[in-house]
Amino acid sequence: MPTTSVRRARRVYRSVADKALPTWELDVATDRPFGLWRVLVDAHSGEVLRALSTMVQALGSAYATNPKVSLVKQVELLGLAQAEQLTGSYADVQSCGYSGGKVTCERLAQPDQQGNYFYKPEEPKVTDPFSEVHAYYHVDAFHRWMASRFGFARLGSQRIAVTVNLHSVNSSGKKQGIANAFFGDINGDGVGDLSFGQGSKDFAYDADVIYHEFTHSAVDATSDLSAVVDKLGFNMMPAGLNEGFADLMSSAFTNDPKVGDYAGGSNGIRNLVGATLTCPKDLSGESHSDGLIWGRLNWAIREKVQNPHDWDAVIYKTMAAVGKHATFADASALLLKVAGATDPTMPRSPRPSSPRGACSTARASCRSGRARACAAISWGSPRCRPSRQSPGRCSTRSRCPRTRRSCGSTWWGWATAAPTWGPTSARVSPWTSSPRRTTSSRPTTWPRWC
Ligand SMILES: [Ca+2]
Ligand SMILES: [Ca+2]
Ligand SMILES: [Ca+2]
Ligand SMILES: [Zn+2]
Repeated sequence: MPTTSVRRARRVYRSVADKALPTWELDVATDRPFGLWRVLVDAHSGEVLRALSTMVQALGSAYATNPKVSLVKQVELLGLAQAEQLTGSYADVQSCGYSGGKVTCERLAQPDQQGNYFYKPEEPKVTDPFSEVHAYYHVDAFHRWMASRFGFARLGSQRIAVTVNLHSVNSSGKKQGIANAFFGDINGDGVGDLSFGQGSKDFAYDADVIYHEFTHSAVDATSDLSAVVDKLGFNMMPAGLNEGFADLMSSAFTNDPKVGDYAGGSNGIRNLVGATLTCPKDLSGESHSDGLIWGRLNWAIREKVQNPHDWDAVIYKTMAAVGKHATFADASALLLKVAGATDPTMPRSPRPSSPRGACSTARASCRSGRARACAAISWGSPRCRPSRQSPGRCSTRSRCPRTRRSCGSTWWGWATAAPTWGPTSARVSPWTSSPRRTTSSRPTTWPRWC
């Protein structure tokens, strides 16, 4: 639902034919498209007299997603708070070096005379301004998507610090790229940051990686899924769920199950499509690997439902509301609850025919953290499909009594309408001095599938 919020209101007077007329001066923020406006409204009649954009407008260069599958294109750098640097509503980007426990940053990207940031990729440099522009654009775009589609917001400032070209500096001053990307508090100010290093490839050149790390920051701001020590030992399941959600959100945004196409070589870093992973057989205790169990389950569902974007919302709501130390079983239970609340036609308490049985045979050999897997999700497994009405197995309506739809639908299928992008409310155009009505608000800079 598009929103408009008034951030500040001030009563002023305007001069008309030697008369001072009372006027409201409003600072207004809009989404879809995002905008910041200074609006003058007649205090008596309520007539909107004038609306001017207060955003710094700038263009730049970035890959649509990454160098492997897309070309550099011209993009709009939205939300810049000032013309001189890449600091905006949702991101503050710098290039940083780490040495002796200290982080030293600099701003390599500078606007040209027109205020734009047109740079070319320079692999594998640790001093390329393109990396900063690329990170700014994609962090900003992903935040806007999460905010507008799912209502994501941080407590306090929405702006996150972003480090690119992360490198170490040796005693002789030589810069050596750090081949990694992560969410964490690198500068020690108590607030989590996004960091993208430089190996043979720049991790910030791969938008999948940016979206993945950003999702970790969203988890941190919501459910805060974290590994925990419990009576069975070290429980890595919450960390596995965290990784699974990060892959899922990244892939949902790009509509591509391969995560890290560029940064991860020919096969990417991970793929949400592949061999079915089951519990407890495939649990390893390594969070990225365990996360793939959750990721592939949810991606498999996403591919079956009528509207994948609705399923993305179910995933997001589960991610945001699940307990900090949730197990796969906890997350599965909440996922079904959220899905049932989203679409009443979905069975609220499906009872898989065999998962407990499938797991119970392994329970005897389960030890330590693996034991809990027996009670965890299992309906991603062919052995653990919930019923004969599962996707691909129902060929006649009579065999799908619970769906109330044709067998072309899925057992958990959706019937809700696709999201619409055309608001009908009055909007203010940045190219006119007065509000006008528009029916198209699909951002041209968003990925094509949106
Ligand atoms: Ca670089
Ligand atoms: Ca920090
Ligand atoms: Ca991808
Ligand atoms: Zn991760």
